[in-house]
Amino acid sequence: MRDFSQIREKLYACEKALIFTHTNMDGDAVGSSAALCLALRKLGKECFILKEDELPGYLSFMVPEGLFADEPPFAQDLSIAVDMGNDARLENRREAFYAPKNSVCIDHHVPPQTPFADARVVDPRCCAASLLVFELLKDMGAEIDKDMADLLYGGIISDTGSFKYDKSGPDAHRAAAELIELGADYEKLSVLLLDNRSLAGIRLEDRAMARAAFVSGGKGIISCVLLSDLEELSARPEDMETVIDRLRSVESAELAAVLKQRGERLCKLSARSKQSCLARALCECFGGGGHDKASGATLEMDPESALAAVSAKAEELLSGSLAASAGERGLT
Ligand SMILES: [Mn+2]
Repeated sequence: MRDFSQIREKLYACEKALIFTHTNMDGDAVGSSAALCLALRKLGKECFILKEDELPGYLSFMVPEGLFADEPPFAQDLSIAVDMGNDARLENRREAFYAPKNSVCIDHHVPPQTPFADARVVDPRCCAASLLVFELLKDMGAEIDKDMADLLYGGIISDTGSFKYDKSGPDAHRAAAELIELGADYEKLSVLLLDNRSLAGIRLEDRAMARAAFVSGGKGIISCVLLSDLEELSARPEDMETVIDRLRSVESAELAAVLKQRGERLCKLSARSKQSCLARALCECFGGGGHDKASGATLEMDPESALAAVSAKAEELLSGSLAASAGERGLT
């Protein structure tokens, strides 16, 4: 069992808490932060999630009204970071996060060299922050109602790709079973979170696939999605998020990467790898990070330059890792 004692004490002691999660929210960010917010309110605490950007439309069904705030609604005595291991991801909420004396961090990303928050439960082997929040709530003896079970189950299937990825082990499956017993509507959540695409979004994906190029003889695959694509296809920015899953599914590709244009000279990089930690290695070359096999970074470059830079790094990393694994097998 993980040791939640320090976090538990701080949560019991607080009266007003603000929760922070990463920008560009996904199912796990929303599931973990909203479930914790509901649980703390049930314990009689005042609690909100301070958001930096808007909730993507496809996630709005998950969240009960009135949990998110644009500005701190009070001077909180505890800041809680969930599904966010690096305080750089606080962006414009930095001052608000560090305003109170006490802070905690509950996360499953690879931690940065200088961890943040006074009390932490950080486990990069854990599949989802929602699983950590579930364990924390059980540890606290909190009552987990159907809304919270839905949120936590939704968070787990989002981050595991419905139990497909490498960290979806027995603990994830056991938690899923318990959450279903607590009322999680697994069928509805699977459909709405994983099989609920707009036609424009699928066309956007097709365009990115048509543009995809191999590097390192097919060991890597890279593409981009442009703002002009969104406009021409009437797609939404959130439609860019599934392109990486399709690239990842290409059979020869150990490493997949996509550049999502956000501004004239601003691109977000998402990377995935299947066996190695190359996704994180690639993103760290550009100042980003995340998980070994699923990482991200921000590049202040136009899409063409970003594509060239990322392709060159991917090529380098793939030839390096191939040489290293050949070396391990005694082939060099
Ligand atoms: Mn997560």
